Amino acid sequence: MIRLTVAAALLLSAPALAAPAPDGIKDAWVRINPAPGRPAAGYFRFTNGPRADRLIAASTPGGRVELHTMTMDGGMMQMRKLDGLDVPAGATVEFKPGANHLMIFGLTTPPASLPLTLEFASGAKVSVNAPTRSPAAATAAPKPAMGHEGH
Ligand SMILES: [Cu+2]
Repeated sequence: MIRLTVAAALLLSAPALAAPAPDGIKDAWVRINPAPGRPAAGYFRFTNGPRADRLIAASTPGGRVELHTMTMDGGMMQMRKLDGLDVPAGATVEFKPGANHLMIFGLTTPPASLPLTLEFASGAKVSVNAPTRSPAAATAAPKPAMGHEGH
């Protein structure tokens, strides 16, 4: 009974369409490819709300964004376009180097940061401003000090 009450309260307090919370996109960043004409890659993570949803698209002003994944194909890592990604209720989704990522085409002058909007099958759209990094800066980015990662 208590559990039911809590679940009902969560449903009532959740925005009708929201997948992750509107401010729920964490650690978003974009790796700029310094080679002319090559796409940038976008990374982030979020934790879904109490309803299952499906990430169906991403967008940015002035560019075109695809959802990509990496798969092993004949012993080689291959990039593949995703039509979408199912997101179970409460699941944490991470887009990161070597795994799922956003592929961002058509950026002419890489900005210092890039607004990214994730679109969900529920109709929810969640935006985040992702700082951009050059590969050198990305490589040199310090890892969190041991013992501080969980804080
Ligand atoms: Cu890709």
